[in-house]
Amino acid sequence: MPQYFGKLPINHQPWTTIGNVDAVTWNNKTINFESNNSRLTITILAPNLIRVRFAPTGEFMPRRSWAVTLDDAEWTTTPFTVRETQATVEIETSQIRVSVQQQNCRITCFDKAKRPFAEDTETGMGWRMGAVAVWKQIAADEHFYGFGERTGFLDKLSEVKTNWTIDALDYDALTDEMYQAIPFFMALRPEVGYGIFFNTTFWSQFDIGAEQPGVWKMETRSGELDYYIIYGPEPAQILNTYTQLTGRMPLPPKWALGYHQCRWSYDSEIVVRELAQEFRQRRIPCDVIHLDIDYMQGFRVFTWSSQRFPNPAKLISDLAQDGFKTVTIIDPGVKYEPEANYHVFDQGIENDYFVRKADGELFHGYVWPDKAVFPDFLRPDVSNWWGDLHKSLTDIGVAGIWNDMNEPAINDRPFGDDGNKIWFPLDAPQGGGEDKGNIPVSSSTHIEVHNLYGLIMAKACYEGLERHRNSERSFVLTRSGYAGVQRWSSVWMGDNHSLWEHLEMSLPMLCNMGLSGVGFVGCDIGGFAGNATGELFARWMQVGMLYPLMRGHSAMSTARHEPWVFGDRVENICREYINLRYQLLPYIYSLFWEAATTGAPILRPLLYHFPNDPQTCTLYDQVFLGASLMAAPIYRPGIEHRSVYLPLGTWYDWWSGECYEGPIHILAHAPLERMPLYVRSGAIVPMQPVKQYVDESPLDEIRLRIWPGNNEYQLFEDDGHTSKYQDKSFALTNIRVFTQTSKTVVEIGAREGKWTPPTREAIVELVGFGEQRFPDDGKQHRLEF
Ligand code: MIG
Repeated sequence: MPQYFGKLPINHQPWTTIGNVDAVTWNNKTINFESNNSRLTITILAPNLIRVRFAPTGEFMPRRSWAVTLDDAEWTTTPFTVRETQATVEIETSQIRVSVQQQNCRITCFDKAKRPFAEDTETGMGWRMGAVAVWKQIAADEHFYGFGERTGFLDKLSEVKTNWTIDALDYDALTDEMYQAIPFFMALRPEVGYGIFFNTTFWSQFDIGAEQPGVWKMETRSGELDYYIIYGPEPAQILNTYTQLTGRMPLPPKWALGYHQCRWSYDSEIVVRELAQEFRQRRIPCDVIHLDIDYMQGFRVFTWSSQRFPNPAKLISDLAQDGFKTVTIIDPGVKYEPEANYHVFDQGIENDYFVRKADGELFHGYVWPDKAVFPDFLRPDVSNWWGDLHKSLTDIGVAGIWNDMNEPAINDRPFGDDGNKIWFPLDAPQGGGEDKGNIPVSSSTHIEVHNLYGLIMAKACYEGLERHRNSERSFVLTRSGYAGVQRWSSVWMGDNHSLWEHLEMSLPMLCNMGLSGVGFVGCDIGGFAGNATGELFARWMQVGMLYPLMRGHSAMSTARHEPWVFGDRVENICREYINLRYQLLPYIYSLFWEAATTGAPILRPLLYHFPNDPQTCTLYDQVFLGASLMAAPIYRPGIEHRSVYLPLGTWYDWWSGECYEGPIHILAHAPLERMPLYVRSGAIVPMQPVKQYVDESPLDEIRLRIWPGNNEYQLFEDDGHTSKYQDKSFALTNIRVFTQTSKTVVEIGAREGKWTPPTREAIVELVGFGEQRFPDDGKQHRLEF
């Protein structure tokens, strides 16, 4: 077998397509089609979820499913009917009908109004040496979202999206492969919407009408076609089912929702202490300080530089005293260092934990510690070992871990020596020894599991933290991942630039991550590479306030990017918007709960709530933070006005209280101090006083800001840091607002859950109700709940 470094073999042979149906049989879950020597199965997993598998050889491979949480047999049986006609086989559930043509096995789905979706073209399914594909029609007015981590704007119509994880540094709008590979998308048109999860970890690619307008295609370099069709019709339903399939995020510790400060690097204890002091002295809230690679001794993972960080335990505990959590970076590359008493290398060699080439020789490449070897995380013994290595960090108080370079990003020569990016040889054996659901899983080769390297590393890390942090919830941040990464880690969008274009692009990038099931995401505020101006930084902090993960970061040899380096005006803006983030924490935290229980994104494009409004399909520069707040940020220099689209309904300006009737386009005035922000009618927004860090003091006041309208809302609260919420130790308060003849009624329902919040003052504040307010104390009303 040839050694492929960095390049996949290209295949230009013609496609063979599937023939007619020879025989159909079914049981209570799966409909089985024989066609010549090939085999097609359609499995009904839920009324809106089917799995399609097609094996040209007639033999399905024993499938390991890395992303899918439930095997087919584990889904509760869904009733369906099968009807055979001359021309088709019709399979019907309570939500959709799937029609398979007798003549050529073409699959078309229909909703209850008989509107087709996910419809195979005449070609349908095809294969050639080492590849399988399916072609489907793009309906008029159809738009495409999700695809995991992607540059550019929201809608991916007419683009090609490849799923192959790489170090995508210097990315721009034209970049294809990214750090993450999430082979999932949703196709939406008014009234109709469906999602596709392409269940392959091999190289795969979506072509959304690029090769052939009106046709989308997906291909994978593997021997079998395996995909799920998820009917919506709305994005919320698609995501709910998709995250049932690939899992949802666990609730992160509440401190992880605060502001994070990072730089490559705060490279000594002195610098870190100064940084922490600046935040507290300047009264700029901050919860987390990240330590980049320079805290280590010569980039050796799980070590500390004895010179620059002589007493990390003391540093971390002093920081903790002051309300800061410490997160340290961990890369996968382990310094190749025989006979040097480097425990990580020695243990890995002793137990044969590192990736080897097909010929058995140890694989090495070059990363930060120079010559390095790489753990094979796919092996459970390796993953356990790696997870346990984190104990040396958690024991001294490290609260979370940041995983970088895990695509994996490797050079063939020492850094600074003009090398090429490589990854493991595609035929390098990986994994093995796993026993998932009592099925022994044999080992694989890198060509199948390349896309999983980052995901499995993050999983190993998460599981290690869970084992060693005494039921404290874990915070993991990863650069690379695959579908389902949300179950173990948050994700940031890698090395962006200090450019207005990258500020602009951050919104659609994060929205598409959210539409791919990954809600806890962020971009480096201020831009990683390059030097922000004060104006760019101020605007970026306003937008960053909306990021589910709010982290400022900047690269080595760029100008400093902390909130105070650009002078008073910018500092004041940063403080105001970080303060706002902390005031909104009860609202944002409830959104995380929603994401953890339903898969809903935290940051949402407008189409998420208005999928039938054609104005929203390509609108990428306005976003919802949850269902009630909608921001229309400024992302251009010198701009103080922008057009804002307000969809159907009543809207209020967050700042001025001005009221608008949508649908309407308005011109917002936005001097540097203002990010245009709007509230939907009936909004219930719980807020708290500013804190310098999340757990600074018990919450002594909660304020419900309520705008006129009809709405129901669930406020989620708990202790914020243990896993007891999994045992119903939380408080869910149902709040309702509605209009009754001439008055507005606010109803605070019974609390669900076993956790009792501390005594605090609860204030209901009515906003936008005009002059007439509460009879007792005017605009506000105090109560207990
Ligand atoms: O080769 O650890 O994306 O956030 O600061 C660069 C140093 C390695 C890339 C990450 C970036 C991090 C940097 N890393």
